[in-house]
Amino acid sequence: MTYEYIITEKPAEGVGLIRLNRPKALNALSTPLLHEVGDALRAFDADDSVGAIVLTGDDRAFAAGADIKEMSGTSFSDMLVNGGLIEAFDFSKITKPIIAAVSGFALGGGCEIAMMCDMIVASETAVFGQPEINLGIIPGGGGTQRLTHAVGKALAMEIILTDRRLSAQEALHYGLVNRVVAPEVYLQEAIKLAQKVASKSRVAVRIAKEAINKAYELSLREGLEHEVRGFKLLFGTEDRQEGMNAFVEKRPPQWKHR
Ligand code: DAK
Repeated sequence: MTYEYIITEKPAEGVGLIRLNRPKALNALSTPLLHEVGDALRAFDADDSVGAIVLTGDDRAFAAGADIKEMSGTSFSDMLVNGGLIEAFDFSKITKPIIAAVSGFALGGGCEIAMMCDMIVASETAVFGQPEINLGIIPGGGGTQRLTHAVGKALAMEIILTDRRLSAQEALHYGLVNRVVAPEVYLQEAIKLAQKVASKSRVAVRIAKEAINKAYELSLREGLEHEVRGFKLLFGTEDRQEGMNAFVEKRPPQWKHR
């Protein structure tokens, strides 16, 4: 499939890569671009040769937010009745792990999209922020919730109310990102991490991702019940038998992903 605002490739075994490709606008997230991202995510999610997905921008910007020029012409009733943008800002139906590879600006919707991913590999140049307050709005793609979960209430308040930006090192310190690496290798690192995930049993990875995400939505008791159901469910898979046989026979497992 060919796209206008993104580029997709399979750069390594088991890995699907989506590059945002509006460099002149710092990868501002226009509605058509977001629809293409959604289509590409769904296509990789359904592709048996892909076990994990990397989402990236370019060296200068992961994404500088939703497209302000597009939004400036959006009326209240458009925003109220048009659910397209809200759907586009929801990766929750994607079952395979998504890793954001972030360099440069990850602002507003760009920061929110990075936080919707399951892991973030950041370049030393990455800058995270929610500057919506400067436009007279607040985050609309999950920023007030996911950022608060990640960095805590006090810092989330400062970031969202004053447009305080986080450097890559600060983002690492506060647990927003998995690792910070040199600008020359951030994409390679993210692809390597995705390859590692893709080399595991995909049924187990899927159940694990789902269970971890439930930790944000359920009480501890409900979360523990969810986990144990997933644990038992995996005893019905061929991969569970293979994984345990391989351990006993001292050989690497041959996953069938079922
Ligand atoms: N939208 C549109 N164009 C953008 C843009 C954006 N967010 N960010 C940058 N650009 C464009 C600039 O207009 C400029 O284009 P030309 O004027 O050359 O045509 C080009 O990219 C280069 O930008 P600058 O010349 O400004 O570059 P600088 O290096 O000087 O500054 C910057 C870089 C990132 C600091 C600056 O561009 C900037 O402040 N950008 C805006 C950042 C921002 O405010 N982001 C938050 C946007 S609001 C929702 C979900 C999510 C959202 C809303 C609803 N729902 C589910 C309902 C999200 C909202 C947002 O993200």
